Parts: sequence; C-alpha cells; structure tokens
Amino acid sequence: MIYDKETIASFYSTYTSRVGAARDAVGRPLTLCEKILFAHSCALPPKRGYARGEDYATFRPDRVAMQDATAQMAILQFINAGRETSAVPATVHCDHLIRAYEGAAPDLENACVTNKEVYDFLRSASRRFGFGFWGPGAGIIHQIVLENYAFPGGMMVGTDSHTPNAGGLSMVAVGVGGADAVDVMTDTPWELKVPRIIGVELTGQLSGWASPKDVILHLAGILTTKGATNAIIEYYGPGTETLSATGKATICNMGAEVGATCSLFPYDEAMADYLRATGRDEVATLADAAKADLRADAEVTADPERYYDRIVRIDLSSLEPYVNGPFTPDLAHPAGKIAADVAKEGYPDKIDVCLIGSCTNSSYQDLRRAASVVEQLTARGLKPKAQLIICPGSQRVHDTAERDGILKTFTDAGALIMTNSCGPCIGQWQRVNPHPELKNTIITTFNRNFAKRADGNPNTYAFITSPEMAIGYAYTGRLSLPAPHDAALGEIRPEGAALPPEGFVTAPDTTGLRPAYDIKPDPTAEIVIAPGSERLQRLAPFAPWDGRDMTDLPLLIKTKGKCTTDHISMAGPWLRFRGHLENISRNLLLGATNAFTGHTGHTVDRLTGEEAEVWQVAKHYKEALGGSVIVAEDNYGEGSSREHAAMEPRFLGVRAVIAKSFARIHETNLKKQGVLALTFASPADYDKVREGDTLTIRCSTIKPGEPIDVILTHTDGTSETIPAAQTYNDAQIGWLRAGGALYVKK
Ligand code: MIC
Ligand code: SF4
Repeated sequence: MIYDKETIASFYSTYTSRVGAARDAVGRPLTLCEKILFAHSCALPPKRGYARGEDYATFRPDRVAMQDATAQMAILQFINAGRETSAVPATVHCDHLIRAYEGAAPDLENACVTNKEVYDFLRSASRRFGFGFWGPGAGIIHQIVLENYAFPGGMMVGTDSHTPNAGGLSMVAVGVGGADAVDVMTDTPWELKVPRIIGVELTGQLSGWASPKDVILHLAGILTTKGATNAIIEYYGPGTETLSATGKATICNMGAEVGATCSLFPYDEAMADYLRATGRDEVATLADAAKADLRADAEVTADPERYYDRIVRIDLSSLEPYVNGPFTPDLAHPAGKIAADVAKEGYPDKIDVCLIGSCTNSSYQDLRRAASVVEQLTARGLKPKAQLIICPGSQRVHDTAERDGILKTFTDAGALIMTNSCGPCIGQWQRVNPHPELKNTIITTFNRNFAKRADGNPNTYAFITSPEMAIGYAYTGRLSLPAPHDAALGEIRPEGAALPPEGFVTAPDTTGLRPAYDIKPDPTAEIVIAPGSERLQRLAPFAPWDGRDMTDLPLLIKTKGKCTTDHISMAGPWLRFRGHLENISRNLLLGATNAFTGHTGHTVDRLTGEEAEVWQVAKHYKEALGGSVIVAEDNYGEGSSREHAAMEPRFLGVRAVIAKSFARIHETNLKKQGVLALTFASPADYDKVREGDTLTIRCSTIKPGEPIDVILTHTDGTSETIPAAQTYNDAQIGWLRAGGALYVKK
C-alpha cells in the first residue's frame, strides 16, 4: 500500500511541465535541486535567477514529518493557529523518547509508561488533526519516511535536522523548527533562503571496507561543520549509480553535519528498486516517466563549473574508510592515519562500546554488512573486545534482519539489541559505566558526537564511522587499530546486498504502530493534556516588540567556542520537558562555556555579584532590567532543529543574540520566535565585548540588508559602537514586530 497516493499522482501529473516553465523563465539548463525547488515555488523564478545564498523565495512543500521531541512544540503552536487539519499530509513519529538500557522489550515497555502522557497527547492531537501517528517502536522518523513517504522530485519539511535523509530518494527534504512546519501545515507560503549549490561529482566504485558513510565523513573533513551553510549539496556523476538508495540516504542525512540545507542524489535504478522493495511500484513507475527531470540537465553535468557554486570531486575507488571525532563530526581521520592521530592527540585508545544505529546507519544493508563481518570473524574463532549495541532503524528493518538471522548473528556475538529508535544517539542511553571519571572511547555509526551527547559524560570521546568499521573496532578493541589495518581483520571483506534477497517483512497493521492509509481528522477528538502536567504546557503568545531601540540591556553571557543546540538546550534528561517551555527553559545554555570564566552553564549576575545558572540570571534580568543579550562565536546553534534553543531565551527575556555566524535552522528559529539575530560585521569585534557590558541596539530603523549599530558600554564607563549585520527581509521584520512569526496577522 502507498500512503497519500493521490497527492503523489497529482504531483507527477504536472511536475515535468512545471520544471519546463521554470527552465523557460530563467532561460538556461537547470540543476536537479533547482528543478525540484522551482516546481514547488510559489512563483516562477525571476529571469535573472536568484542571488543564491542571499535571496529568499517561498515554497509549497508536499508534506511534513515531526518527531516526538519536536512535535510537541510544533503541535502546541499548530493548536494556537486554530485550524481543523493540516494543509498537507503530516506525520508524527515516536522515536526520541525511548531510553536504551536493558534491551528492546523492557525498554519499550518502560518508555510506554514513562512517556505515556506525551504519547497520549501526540496520539490525540494526531487523531484530531489527521496526522499519521507512528507509535513508539515503529522506528526512527527518517527511516520511516524513506520506507513509506519519500518520493523522487518531492519536497518536504521535517522538524528534525536530519530530514535531508530523504535526499536518498531524490527528495528535497529540509530540516526546520516547528514554527516552519506550522507554516506548511497552515498553507502559509514557506520561506527559505535560496541555497547555493555545491556539486559533488562521484566517480568510480567503493570497495573493501569503504562504504557510503565514508563519502560524507571525508566530505565533512573538507567542508567543515559550517561549509555548506545555506547550500544544497547535489551529487552527480557515474559513481552515484553505484550506491544503494539507503547508502545515498546515509550521505544525505549527514549533510546536516556540514550545515547543508539538504542533499540530493539524481533518481536512478537503485532508488526504483528500493521503492519497489518497499511496496511502492506505482511511485517507481511514475518517477520513471519523469526521469529526465529527476536529474540535472545534461548541459549542467557536462559543464558543472558553470552551474554549481563550488565543485568537489570524489573518486569512490580510492576512498579510504574514515573515523571522525572526537567532539565534532568534521574532524576526519582516514583509517590509515588514525594510529598517528591517537598518538599525537592522546585520545583514549581502548574502546569501551561500539554502537550501531541512528537514522544515519540503521538500514537493512547496514546491518547486513556489519553482520557479515561478525560472521567471518566468528568463523575464525574471534570474539568482540568491546561491548556491542545495535539499534535497528525501523520495525521493518528489525523484522527482516531477524528473519534473515542477522540479529541472531549479533546476539550470538554478545550484542544487545535495543528498540527501533534514536536511543544513545540522542543521549537516551542509560549507560552502565563503572568509571565515568575516566576518559573513555566509544565508536558509533551516528552522525553527531558533540561532547556529552550520547551518555552525558564529558570524559567520553565519541568517534563516528560506518557500521562495518564499528564492528571491526569492536573486535580490535583499539582506536589506533581500525580493521583494515589489522593483520587478521584486514583480510575480511564486508558484504551485503542493498535489499533483502527475500524481500522485506511487512508487519501486519494490527501492531497498531502504523497509521491507517486513509486518515481523516476528527474534530470531536479531545487533545489530551493532563492538568498540572510538568511535561506539557499550552503556549502563551509572546509580547510584540514596541518597535523602539533595545536600550541598556545587560550582557547575559558571552559564550566561547562551539555552542551547538546541544549546548544551548541539552537533550538527554531534558527531553522530558520538550512540551513545557517554562520547565525546559531551565536548561538554557547549560552546556555553553562562559568566555570570561571558562565555567560551563554559569554566568555572573551583575545585580547580586554571584554566579548562577544562565537561566536564573536571564530570568532575573528579564524581571529587573527588561531583558538581556547573548554574544557568541561561529556557527552558533549548530546541530539540531530544536526550536527550544530559540524559544527558551525568548521566554527568559533575551532580546537579541549577536554571533560571529549562525547555523541556518537556528537563525531562522530565532527570527521566527522574535529574537533579534545579529552577526558581528567584523568578527574581531567579538573581542570588544567585555564582562559586565551593557548593550544598546539601534534597531528601531531596521531595514533589509542594512547594518545596525550596537553600542557597548563597559563597566569602566567607556563605550564603543560596533556595526552588526543582519539578514532580515521585510516579512521577517514583520515577525520581529509581532513578537514572533506565529503572531503576524494573516
Ligand atoms: C538530533 O539529532 O540532535 C535531534 C535530537 O534529532 C534533533 C532534534 C531534536 O533536538 O529534537 C535534530 O537533529 O534536529
Ligand atoms: Fe534520532 Fe540521532 Fe537521527 Fe537525531 S540524529 S533523528 S537523535 S537517530
């Protein structure tokens, strides 16, 4: 069965003609992402084309996906929009809140008890508005989308930064905050900065231990975590056709780690095979008919320099396996260099745990290839030296891997199989570590490895690699000894077909985990929020801006170094408050490093002279001084789409954030929630901000493209004026005035 068949059929009925009209409008050949974007834009592109990376355009995406940790806030905002149903098909996925501890069955049972009120809320809101509801244990949002909903040439938004996973099926899939999802669900034209386009040419073919993951681990080393900000990564070249659809999805998924708006592969046979294997023959047939426009025009690939803003060329045949980390996903070590880097940097060499899973690497092929290594090593009488944990991506992958003996291979080798969910990847890992005070190394197939992310422990050094390499590491037990460089393991060849030879197992609909195919909203369904709940709270609107300069605001904190959304609004134990703005606000910047003191999560309250947690000081300043300002370094808000990282400061009275640069989703989230997002026109001005500064922001005359003066008054009585840049357009200035995008009168 195919979900939303009519929507998909109607999409393809006009896709080619819409692409043709866009091509005529700009009068030149189009790249693949331009075709898909223009086919979904509210107006034809202008003749001169867009100024990529600068202009904004509006779009009408085909669908929305939300995961439980972000859906709560998205739905609370949607409730306030007062609509009966979503304008486009939308789904909710219960994947982030399940804690990994003892194994799939007990963990799932426990999650259903501890998260009952959140699941009840999401289920009841889904019934009311007609969202497809995927219950706990069904799988990770992006795997479920790939298996059931993604279609070539389509466009979607998802309240999760790894939504671009669907680029593995040639879909423009963009990670957004909940307020953006609400735009799409309320039929409001959805605005996006027209991205630059990075062309990545793939030639050759992977072999040995190299896998699709290594394409993106290698690329992350080249581009860095902010190198693709406001860019789409478009893959092309003969190498693309050698990769499976799920392999392509792995690559697109981790484009989020280099800041990409999304990543995209051209439609090919491997995608058609995947669509057919997952019960979507008709979608494959429709896509086949539109094939010519599900790839870049021939002129583009013949002369890529002319059409792409930047080109990277990767020869798959000579690609080495990689292991990236610690603490950032772009610190790329080719397998051949890791031993030297371990010696040089003093990374803990002994590996404690190897974890396979996450939306990035939990497909059937991932598990099959990993299991093939276990099988070959078991046959040689070898045993893993590190603990092994496996989290399948979906129930379908789990059941198929079980039928095919893959899970048994893992458990026979001592592995623990966790639920089909995010688990340790999002800090939902009750790790049993007898010595948390010791530096220790873990190897994961996840996409992120920020400090404290998986187990909350700053002493954990997390390295990212592919599933087969992770298994190899479990057997060598040493970071400095990746499998391909080990005498015995080096001879092994990971193997695994893209798709299960006997087809996927499809669990019967009676499991209740999967939504019906023909969901209708039920206006009589009551949305369940328990009175006095500490996890869910209806949202009160934010106050509008009075339009005046923001004067004499205290500096709340100047953060130093990496400040990701995990640093701003931690996950792990705080995930339980994702539906309660007041309660979750108590984690504001708990992970951030204070530039003046070097302390984490704390700042000096100028009114008391005492150091306190950032949220306490922010609250105090809001009540006593009318608000405050945050100052930060580069790529502020890197990582997650969680809009809590913008709503919390907003709730606690932060009026503006001034950073050296922002990550795309977070900058939009700040704008959407009514916090003024500014960047230092000259990054060196960051150094001028001193402890105890008072800031006046001359924003009353804010105009698109024009810098704003910021006056810093220091505690010694001197002051200096620095220019701040901003990227607001007229509509966004309207959001600022209204107190947030949601409160603009439509
Ligand atoms: C993540 O990988 O960081 C998350 C958890 O999936 C987030 C979403 C969230 O914070 O809920 C993301 O990537 O957007
Ligand atoms: Fe879940 Fe991790 Fe994927 Fe985020 S990156 S959606 S936490 S599996």
